[in-house]
Amino acid sequence: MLEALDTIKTTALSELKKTSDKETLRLWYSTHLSKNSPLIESLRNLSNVAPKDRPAIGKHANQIRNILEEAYKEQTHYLHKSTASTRQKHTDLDITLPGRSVNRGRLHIATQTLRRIYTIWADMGFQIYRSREIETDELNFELLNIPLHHPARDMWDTFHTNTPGVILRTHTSPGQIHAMRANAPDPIRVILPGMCYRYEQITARSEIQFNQVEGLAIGTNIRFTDLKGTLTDFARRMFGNSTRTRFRASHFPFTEPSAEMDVECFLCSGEGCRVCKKTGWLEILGCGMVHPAVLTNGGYEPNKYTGFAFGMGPERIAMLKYGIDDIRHFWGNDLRFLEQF
Ligand code: FA5
Repeated sequence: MLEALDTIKTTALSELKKTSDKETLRLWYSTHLSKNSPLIESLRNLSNVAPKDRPAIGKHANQIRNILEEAYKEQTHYLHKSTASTRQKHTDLDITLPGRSVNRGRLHIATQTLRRIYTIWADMGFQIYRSREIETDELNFELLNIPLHHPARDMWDTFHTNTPGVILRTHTSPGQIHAMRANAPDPIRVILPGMCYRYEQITARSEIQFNQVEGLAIGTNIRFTDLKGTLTDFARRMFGNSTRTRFRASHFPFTEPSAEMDVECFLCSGEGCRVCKKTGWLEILGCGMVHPAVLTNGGYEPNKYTGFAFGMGPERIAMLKYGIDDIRHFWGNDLRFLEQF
């Protein structure tokens, strides 16, 4: 019995140390010193104890009650007086230590560049249209005026799936057909961003997966001068007001005439440097007037409607803008690269 009383005392005193406010203190009191607590009950039931043991047990229980009452008063006094900070000193927590910084996420540089491109085109009245990444050969090639076995297919090395005629899109241009068919014969101005896939040798300039942003404008009386003016305006908004552009004749089966647009190298201002390979110019996109066969496939009457289209590579644009010398950094998941943007 004496041992049981000692256990009550040890437990109560240790729990008392952990009380931190009025509420925990009140709970402690009701557990250890209220009428129903084991200690007080043992005093009340002394008559059940053998008469010869009664004096010693009674005396011991009373002493413990006094100790607990005294400790309770002290703890009440301490909690009342001490401020939060003096109380913390009695725990392991050092609130004077500087806090641990939380890692902040950020947008990938490709996403940042894409969003900048979206904003510019949206400001110029173009809607964003999403098209699918898994395409049919028909949409990726045939309806874009690239028949089976046509040598132009060599420009787009293709990933094929197990399903015949189903491929990963090699460019965003099949989105032109989707957008035209969804809107013909109404005029349209859309951009079609998204991931493209090519079965290519990976090099510092070429990846097997990369983003493109396609653009398409269809209406009546749209001319090559509209294409030149619109794309030059884009380049100035993207790279700065004084950016100069030039158009070089090129070939794409789905546009006629076709061109590639260069911007004046903004690293050397046209003087010639390593990045522009001493030419003073940087290629940023392919473009042209939509081929009449493609207009027909999209549901537009080519005698009545004309349009222009373009396709640019946001990673290549970001490489030029930020002096990134290797496209493989984009998908390498190296935080030392990603944290720079
Ligand atoms: C095309 O894919 C045409 N569909 C673009 C076009 C659209 C022309 C509409 C006319 C009208 P090209 O293969 O050149 O063209 O690719 C366009 C851009 O995608 C390139 O300028 C480049 O920025 C980017 N690109 C192409 N291949 C890769 C690659 N392997 N890695 C990274 N970027 C690439």
